[in-house]
Formats: sequence, C-alpha cells, structure tokens
Amino acid sequence: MKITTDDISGFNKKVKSSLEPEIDFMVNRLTAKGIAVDKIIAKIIDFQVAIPSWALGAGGTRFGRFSYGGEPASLEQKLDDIGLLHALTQSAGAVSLHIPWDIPTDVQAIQEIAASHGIVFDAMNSNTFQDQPDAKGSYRFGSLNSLDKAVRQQAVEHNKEVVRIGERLGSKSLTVWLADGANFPGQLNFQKALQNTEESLKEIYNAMPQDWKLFIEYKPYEPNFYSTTIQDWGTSFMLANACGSRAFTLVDLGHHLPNTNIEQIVATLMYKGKLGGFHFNDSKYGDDDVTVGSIKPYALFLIFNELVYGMQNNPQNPYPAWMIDASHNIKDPLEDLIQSLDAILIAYTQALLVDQDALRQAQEANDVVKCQEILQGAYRTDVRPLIYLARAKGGAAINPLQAYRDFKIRETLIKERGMKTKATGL
Ligand SMILES: [Mn+2]
Repeated sequence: MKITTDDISGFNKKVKSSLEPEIDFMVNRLTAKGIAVDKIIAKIIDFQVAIPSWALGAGGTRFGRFSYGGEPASLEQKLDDIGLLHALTQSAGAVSLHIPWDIPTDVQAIQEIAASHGIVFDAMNSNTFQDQPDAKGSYRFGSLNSLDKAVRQQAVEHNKEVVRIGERLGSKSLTVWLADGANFPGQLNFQKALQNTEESLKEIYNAMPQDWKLFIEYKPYEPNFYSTTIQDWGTSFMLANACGSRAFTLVDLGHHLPNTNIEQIVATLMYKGKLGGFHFNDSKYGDDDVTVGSIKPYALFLIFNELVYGMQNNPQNPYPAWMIDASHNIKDPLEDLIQSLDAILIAYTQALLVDQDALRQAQEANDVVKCQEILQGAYRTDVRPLIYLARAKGGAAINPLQAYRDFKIRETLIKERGMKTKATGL
C-alpha cells in the first residue's frame, strides 16, 4: 500500500477549514508577542525521528506476545510501513536497523525501496544480548565484558560486521547496547567486566570508518537484575571518552531509575559535547517502553528544553540522532508511533516557545517565581495548531492519526499480508 501526495492534500482539504480558526488565533497571538512563527514552523518541519525496524510489529513481555494483523514479515515490508508513517507525518524520514534481525539480502533493492519512501539509514544496532543459532560462543554470561576471550572476540566481530552492513546502506553510526552484567552478587568481578568492555569497545571504535560515530547506550537493570556493566550515563561517558572523539553517550528516556533528573543528564552531556543519540519512550515504574509523552509529558518538555538550549548554545555537541524506542504490546504499532511522533513534536514546539533571554534574565535576578512562570507558560501552551500548520506546509496529513484511520491502512495491510504474519526479531 502506498499513500500519494494527492491522498494527503485531499485529506487536508477536508479537515483544514475546521482547524483554521485555531491556527489563525495561535499565529496571531504568538506574532503579537514578538515570536517569529515562521522560524518555529520551519524547525518543526525539519525535525526527523528515526523509526527502529523492531517497532513495526507487536512487542511482548516475558509472559507472552499477541500478534497484530498485517505485521511486516520482511525488511522490505518494514520499510514500506515506515514509508506510510513518513507519508502521513513527514517526520519519520529515517530507519534504524537491527542486525541480525534485518540483514538485507539485496542491498541495492533495499536502498531503492528506502529512497522511494524518502527514508535514510540512521544508526545501526548490534545484538549481543541473544545467541544466534549458528553462533559458536554463548552470550549467556556476557558479551563485550565476557571473561572468555573467544566470546568477546565474537561480539567484537559481530559489531564490525554490523558496521560493514551499515556502510553499504549509507549509515554513519553504530549504537551499542549491552545486556552484560550479573544477576547475583559475587557473580562478576566489576573491574574486570568494565576493563573488558572498555577494551572491546575500543577495538570496535578503531575499526569504524573515520566518518562514523559510536553511540554507547546504558541501562540500569534488565535482564541482569543485580548489576549492569554499563548501568548509567557516567559509565557510558567514561567509556566514550576512553574510545575517542567520535564516541558518544546515548540517552534512552526509559533507561533510568525512577525520578532520575534526565534533563540534567542531557545538559551535562551536551555541555561536554558527548550527547550523540536520544531514544524516546515513556515509563511509569521502570523501563516500560510505553508511548512517548503518555505518562510524564512535563518531564519530556523539560528534557526538550535542555535539548533546545544545547542545540542553540553547544556547538561542541553534534546534532543528536533521534529515535523512538518503544514497545507496542497491545496497540496498532503504527498508531502508537504516530502518537509518539505527535508527543515529540508537541514537547519540542513547547520548548521552542521558551523565552530563553527572559529566562536568563530571571535566573540572573534570582527571580525563582519568574523562572517557573516562563517554563510553565511555554508548557501550558496548546501548541497543536502550530503543528497542524507545520504539517500542512510540510506536505504531511494535518491529523495523521485520523488520516491513518480514514485511509483504512491497517485493514489494507491485513488484506495484503494476512492476520498471522510476524515481524522478524519479535
Ligand atoms: Mn534504546
């Protein structure tokens, strides 16, 4: 199934007149305040988030998995799904592949499909948290941190192979997330595990092409419930520094203990020029991987406030690689991704509305009340009319979720692919 620009403009014509009063009101109000609405609209249109290839099928928990009809059964179909998402939103113009779940058999054909949808290849993801059927060594007791040199070498070689696949597709970065750790006290020598991890990462880093970046992700627990070797941003930051200038920390919203001040982590890393990537999701208790903005939208806004400040004030930090990293256990994965993209753009737009000069002045005057008023004033602004306007100007459906349902996309995918397909890797 493919959505054409005619489909989109036909849909927009239908819904635009009912939204015009809200859009006009918003634009007039912000313009009266001296805000350059055009610049904000251009920034919203430019913002592109990578979709991981594993997000297009139903996820699961350790208790079970409930398939969703019409899931993409191949890499080609996964790209088609992201193509639909991008046609509707114009903000999902990149894919993040997982190896070995998505090894392309015909690189050129895959490139052509991606190009036909306007999709580029963002960070590649390796997998040393599962044993593959043909693997010699097992990752049961670790991969890059393993005491067994042959296992470490196998994990390093796998990462090098992922980079080679990515090179052929036009990717420029590798994300490493490790499940390595210990489930019980005494199981692991912390120092040896860290030393082995550092040496393995350096070997991967040194084998990457000169224009590639390495993103080191961290996670406090799961699947190792006592200790994780790269458990926090500090450990990731230290390892990135040990590797070199093209190695960075990757922050995943969900990979923190409850109530961690993630916005401060973002600020610290950007100040040091070491925030390479950012994974979006949301969580209530732990690493729940639920829809972005569904639980703590204010925290998401405060994080975006630091991201916007960093993008404007920290030339030492690269433009971060954005990706949605959520798991859709019961929702239609495409609808969930549309909701996530919506929440990301809302928080980003609210952060763009923060009057940075006024905030700095209030901070310098120690006017704490004013500081809070400025931030909350931006957060409490319903910015959706600006996003409608950006979508209309950028060629997206003004309301992508409504368009998705009006176009009967899931019904069509089920007709094309059947009820029982299963996305690879899930
Ligand atoms: Mn992640």
